[in-house]
Amino acid sequence: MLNNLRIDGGRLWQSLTALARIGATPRGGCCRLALSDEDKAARDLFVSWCRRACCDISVDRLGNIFARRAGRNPDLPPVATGSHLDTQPHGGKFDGAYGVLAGLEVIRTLNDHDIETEAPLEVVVWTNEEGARFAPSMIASGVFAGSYEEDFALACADVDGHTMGEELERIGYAGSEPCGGRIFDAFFEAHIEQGPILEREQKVIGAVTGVQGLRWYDVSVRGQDAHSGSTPMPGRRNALVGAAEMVSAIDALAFESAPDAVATVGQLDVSPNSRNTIPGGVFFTVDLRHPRSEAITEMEDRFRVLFSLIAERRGLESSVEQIAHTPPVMFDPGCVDAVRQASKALGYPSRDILSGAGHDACHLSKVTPTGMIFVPCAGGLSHNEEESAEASDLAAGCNVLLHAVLARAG
Ligand code: HGY
Ligand code: MN
Ligand code: MN
Repeated sequence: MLNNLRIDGGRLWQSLTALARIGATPRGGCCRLALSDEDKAARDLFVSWCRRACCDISVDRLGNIFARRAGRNPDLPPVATGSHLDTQPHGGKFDGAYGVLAGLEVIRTLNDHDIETEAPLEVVVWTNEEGARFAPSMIASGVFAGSYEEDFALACADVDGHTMGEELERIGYAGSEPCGGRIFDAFFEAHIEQGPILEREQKVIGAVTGVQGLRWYDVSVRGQDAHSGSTPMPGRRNALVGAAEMVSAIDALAFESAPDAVATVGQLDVSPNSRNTIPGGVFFTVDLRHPRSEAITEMEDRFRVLFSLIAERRGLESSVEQIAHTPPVMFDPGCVDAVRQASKALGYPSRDILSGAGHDACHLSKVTPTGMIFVPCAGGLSHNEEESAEASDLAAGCNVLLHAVLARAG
């Protein structure tokens, strides 16, 4: 009987569409920066849906939300699933939201059929996965897994100096429960692939074997503010020209280590940012990733040397500070196989796949057996307002989640 159990794909799509209205952007995307009013509204909507699905809600000090569906044996550790509700500034409708609502759809389906599991289930919303407003990314799942201290995370501030702690209070999600220490039987995260492989190979499910390593750096370049009209070209200490050379240098470095290396300068601030003052200061970020840690270390060593040579040649000072380091992760073989088996039993073409993007599951894998389920997204595009996915693929991934969770929860 259970083998024929399927989720309600229409209801899942409806919920995704309703959630996407929160923080909707004119070009069809979503902007729900962590702990913003839009994030609060999305959290409130999710909590109201979970309450209607007879879940108990608890919130920890980092604002992580745990929606718990009782099992026959309350003493068993819950089988958990979930993802994040915060988005990039030009985010899409599915990154994060899909994993949260797929978890809720599993609960709604079990409720529809009066199915009681042996172990409880929990659907989790992890705070600030994206790291767009507060860096580093995946910080609340990181605290939960012991990768970061609670106080460090609560003190992280956005560009306006608002800290995560203040914003959690402001939106009413500063829970009383300590962050971490909850024991899960396993954690599964459903997510769009955010890459082109599944679509290109016409696979519906990716059994995610692991996630590549990630390091984030803050770079400051200091020269000298000066008059754009009266300062001769020779001898200028133009921080922006130096930074521009560094940005091209790190891009070239990633191409040299292709195809596995990726490097991105996503944020660059110029000071004083006035058209007739030679910029004396630049701040920019570096996002460096590769499946092998030693390859990232090698690229880091090389770009640090390159940056100091560029700075020296231009009479500038530069500093590089590593602010995040998520080593490559291999997921629990049992969880990965549960995803493979469920896909096979459901008849979905699937393949093993390594994740290029980071996920809360990376930190969770340190404290509990963890697996991920990928579904295709159009053109592999994500962190873009045009992010899109097929309702049938989203439903397929949710069916795999349902059966992988049931296999563990008994
Ligand atoms: O950066 C990442 O990989 C994730 O989307 N936050
Ligand atoms: Mn995500
Ligand atoms: Mn993302």
